Amino acid sequence: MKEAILKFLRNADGYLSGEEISKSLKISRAGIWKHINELRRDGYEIVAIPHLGYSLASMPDKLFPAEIQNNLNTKILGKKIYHYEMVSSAMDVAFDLAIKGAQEGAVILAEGQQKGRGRMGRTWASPKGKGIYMSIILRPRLLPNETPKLTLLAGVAVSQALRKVTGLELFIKWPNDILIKEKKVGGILTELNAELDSVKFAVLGIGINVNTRKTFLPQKATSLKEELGRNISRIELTKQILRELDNFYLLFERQGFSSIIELWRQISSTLGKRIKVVSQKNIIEGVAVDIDSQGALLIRKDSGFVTRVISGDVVGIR
Ligand code: BT5
Repeated sequence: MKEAILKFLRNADGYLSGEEISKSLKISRAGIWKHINELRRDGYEIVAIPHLGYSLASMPDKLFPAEIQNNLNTKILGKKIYHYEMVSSAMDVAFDLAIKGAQEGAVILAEGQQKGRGRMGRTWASPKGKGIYMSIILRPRLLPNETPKLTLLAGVAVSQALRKVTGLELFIKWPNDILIKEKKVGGILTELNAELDSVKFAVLGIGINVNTRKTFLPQKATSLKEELGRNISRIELTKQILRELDNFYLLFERQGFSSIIELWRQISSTLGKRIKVVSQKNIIEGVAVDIDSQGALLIRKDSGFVTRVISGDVVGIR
């Protein structure tokens, strides 16, 4: 009911009388008042004038499901959205929900994370109310060793969304970093619940520094606000990321990975460069020549031999 009243207020041209809401939603005046107060507690500024009615003056800067779903127009993602003020990690919440049967495309949004994580046990700085910390449940028909494709797909989708909303030039550093001028503005984390030969579900984690000040971020990190000098609407950006992801995920299901690879190549800051890839097992040095059909990085070593790398951190060499 709260959401229904909000929808009315959002679409109203001027003041909306209590009588109109009451008639349309079949709810008492006292009921309306109760929900209006709940919305106010959520941070919506609602003006009430006797004999005129209610009007929405301003909205909170929160990633509430009703805000994200308003004109979202996606096919799979975001039909169900869970919103939290503070979580340990949105990845853990997503895993719990997926195990309990949450549907494909369910989205978990947190205003802040106490233990945001990156790959290999690293941390992800997640100051409250400033960034986007989002985990998405997917149930793709993929083998476990094919799932690096999801990370690359998400990289393309997130970069496109960020470019569209900010106009900034962004690059992807293989496999999961979103960069602006070599500084990290976002990261992607794909985690699986899988058996040897099948993926039960995947959780795609996306972290973006939106209005975060540099002082709250590690060195070599930046935020959209630091680069643009102004605030960006986290709501609009979250919506655009979901739209792009929805689009690319459908394209991937219908036409396979090759269309995504081509886009990834265009946004990559890794290909053509002399690099080192540092993994838990070893360090490989050479020129990054391409990614293959599985999303692995191909590196030509000085011996001329081309090696295939499936995970690790890329370090540029000048
Ligand atoms: C990543 O890992 O880049 C994946 C980040 C995924 C975060 C999302 S937020 C929603 C969901 N819930 C989670 O708990 N995680 C996901 P990796 O490539 O391992 O990079 C981690 C490294 O990036 C750290 O070791 C730091 O050096 C750096 N870093 C940490 N926080 C950062 C931030 N906010 N911005 C830029 N760099 C950061």
